[in-house]
Amino acid sequence: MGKLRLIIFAIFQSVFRALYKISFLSTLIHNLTCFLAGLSRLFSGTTPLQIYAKGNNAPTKRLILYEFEGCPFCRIVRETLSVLSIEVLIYPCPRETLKKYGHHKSSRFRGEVKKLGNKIMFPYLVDENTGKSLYESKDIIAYLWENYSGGQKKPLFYKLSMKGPLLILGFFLHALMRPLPSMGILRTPSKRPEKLLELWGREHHVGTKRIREALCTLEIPYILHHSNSEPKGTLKDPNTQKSFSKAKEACSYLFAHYQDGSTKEESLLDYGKDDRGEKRSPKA
Ligand SMILES: N[C@@H](CCC(=O)N[C@@H](CS)C(=O)NCC(=O)O)C(=O)O
Repeated sequence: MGKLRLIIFAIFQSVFRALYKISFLSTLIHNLTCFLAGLSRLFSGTTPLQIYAKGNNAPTKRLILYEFEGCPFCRIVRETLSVLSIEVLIYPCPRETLKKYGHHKSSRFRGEVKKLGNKIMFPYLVDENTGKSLYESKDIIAYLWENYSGGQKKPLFYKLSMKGPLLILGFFLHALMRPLPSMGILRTPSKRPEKLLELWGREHHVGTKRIREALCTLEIPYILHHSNSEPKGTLKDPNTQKSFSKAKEACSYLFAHYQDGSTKEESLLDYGKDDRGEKRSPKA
């Protein structure tokens, strides 16, 4: 990342850190920045295609995605899953440090990706219906449209948001809006739940996003339902029989119940510090 970009990110990070300490402002700022982050992506994937209503088949076995919220390439894959209304099992793989690309030591699921695909790069999709496993967001997106769109056309705003300049601008603005480590960038040590949690919602729905970020930083695996069978932003935890429809309560519960250590408070100025002089593996 360019030095100037890192400085801008680091300034935003400090401003947000300070603002979130003012408790009566925190919900407002969360909601506003999640909304602006969605806007920066033209709310891509938020409105689903009506494909399954027209008799096309959803995948029989649930797809599996290794990803993390702070990763823009993972986001465009989730946007695609959302527009196609595909249910997915998420294994969150937030970074352990901003300093080193592809690092894994204490991460709950990064090691699995290394074992399965032989490199630590996200997103990584596993489809047991076809036996295919894929890296590379563009390949994954093309694969999803080819196999699970029923030949339908891409919606206009989805298509626009994937075009070069808008894609890059969206990546940048989104990262500015959600720059804190606990927003699904760095891992927060946690206790692993026995049963999978379940979340309903669409990609840029504000409440769903906040809950996804919490699940991600806590490395809690969950089923993400891109469907309307429950109101958007509903979280259910079968381990405790708890159910939430408000993001603030759901996030407070997740941290209170599962957090088991503190999030590393690295600055975005630390980004890539330990990668200097090394040849960074895969290029975007
Ligand atoms: N060209 C790849 C780029 C993927 C990529 O660079 N992903 C980053 C996250 S945004 C990654 O895996 N970083 C390794 C790490 O987080 O340690 C794609 O489009 O999927």
